[in-house]
Amino acid sequence: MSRVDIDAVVVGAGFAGMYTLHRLLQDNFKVRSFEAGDDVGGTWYWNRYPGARCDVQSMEYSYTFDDDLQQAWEWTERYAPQPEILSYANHVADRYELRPHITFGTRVVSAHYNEESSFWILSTDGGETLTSQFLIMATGCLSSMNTPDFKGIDSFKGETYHTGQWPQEGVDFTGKRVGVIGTGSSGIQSIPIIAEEADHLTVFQRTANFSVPAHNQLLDEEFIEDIKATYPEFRANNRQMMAGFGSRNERHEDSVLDADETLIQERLEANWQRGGLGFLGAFGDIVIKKEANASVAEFVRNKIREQVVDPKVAELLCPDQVIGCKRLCVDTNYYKTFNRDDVSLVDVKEHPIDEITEKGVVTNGKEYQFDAIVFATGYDAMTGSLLKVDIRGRKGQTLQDKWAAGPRTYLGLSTYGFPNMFTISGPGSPSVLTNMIVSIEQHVNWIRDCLMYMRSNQHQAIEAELDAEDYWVVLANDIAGQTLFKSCNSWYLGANVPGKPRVFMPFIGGLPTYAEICDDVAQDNYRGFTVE
Ligand code: NA7
Repeated sequence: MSRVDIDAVVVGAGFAGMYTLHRLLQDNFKVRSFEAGDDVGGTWYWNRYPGARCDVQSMEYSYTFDDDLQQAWEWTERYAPQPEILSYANHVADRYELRPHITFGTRVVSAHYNEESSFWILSTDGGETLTSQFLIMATGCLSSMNTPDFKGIDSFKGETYHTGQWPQEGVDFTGKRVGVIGTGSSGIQSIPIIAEEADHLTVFQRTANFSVPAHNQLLDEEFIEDIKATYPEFRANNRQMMAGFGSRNERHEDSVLDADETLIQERLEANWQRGGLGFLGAFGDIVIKKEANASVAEFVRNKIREQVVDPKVAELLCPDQVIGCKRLCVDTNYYKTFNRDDVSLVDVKEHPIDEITEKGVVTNGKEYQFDAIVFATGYDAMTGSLLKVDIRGRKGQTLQDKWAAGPRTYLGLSTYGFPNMFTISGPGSPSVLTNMIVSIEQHVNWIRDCLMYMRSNQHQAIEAELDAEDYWVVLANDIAGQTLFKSCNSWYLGANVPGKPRVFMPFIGGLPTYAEICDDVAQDNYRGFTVE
């Protein structure tokens, strides 16, 4: 086979896939996208569970590349609910006429690199085979569901749901006995709403999580106008933030350890009242030094104790790990939900779930009977969706083999042995530690420039060098080692999926530094890449 059908295949039509498509079409690349869902939106297409919301504020969690778009779109709430984010994704697809280029309801099942001709041969579950010079994996970081392999899981006779693949038509829990397994962000967002509907809700908690209030509210016109009047400047300032958002938030770089108790309490209380992820910006070393972290964690534990009436339940809800090392959650009425008579909390840390039966969940010798079980058990994050595709690079090496001990990339964009393949917000890039849309745009722009460079120089193939990749893996690991992020069992580390290698996957050096490195690599004729 020596004929190449198209320039690029983009796998996925979430925010990463859509922008890649748009950007490459603008430059007249011949490009096609494949999307497993029946429509655009990616993670926001699948995650329709009650209470699903972004934890980055709506005026920031949106594309920045077109001022007309950001002026035209009207967000209604401080934190956009899933349906509004999905409407936005649809608006983007229509506005830039992306749909004709996307094959929906279709998965790319294999992608094999042909060394002789320097292109990828892809096949889909729709039976199509095609060749493409570039393969761009925009498969998302939280798109491959993790459902634990509980004994007897298929024997349950009631309804089962996973928050990451919620039915489009919604679910009515009225009058039902519901069990929710998992207290990460999806559990914390959905539990208060399911509790309102269900006859009785039982929450199975393995690890208590820290959550700060969202103080979600309708956006007022004045605020929207104020942001829109200076949107480009606001976006530019956000790009200079470590996480790509929050330039208007109050942020302090001094140490908790240098502050007296009054200042610590004042700052934390002010941030608690403001709500949101900015809470951790009260001091500069909260996720760096254990002693600094301890007083902040205790502040939140005290807030939990204030909200939860039963002291035993309150203590169970108090996390014992470092705050911030598992992703901080942002909630509406989570802890107070446990004051309801029709909500109970079951600790499955000491006594894990033994099995799922026809009737419900068994732990510690007791069977809890349900009409419905909700798995809020998270994702095989960052690598799950990449490794599900049978990707084979040079010499037929599979990506599964290459990443058997954990993902290895150069810049989180590319991996040695797999020429002409790029990952958007892949492991080794800031991705999930940042405002995803800002990181997506940075990656897509870099890839687009790279493809333009390849085209104008009539290059066939570009591949990360092994040395460059080794350097990047060590650097990313070293930086993570200077923080507290490796100290708990988070999905950042793959610790939530049994058997997954324990490697801290995102690059934690901050978006501005990372973007500067990427730009520098490009300007230096793609240093660390071999170009043919
Ligand atoms: P998370 O944050 O990975 O949460 C999954 C939850 O499911 C978490 O509480 C897990 O406990 C729990 N879990 C997983 N496996 C089991 C078993 N076997 N038994 C009991 N409990 C289990 O996923 P989310 O969907 O909530 O959030 C993902 C991200 O989406 C979030 O961080 C935001 O960025 C948006 P564990 O903590 O592993 O002990």
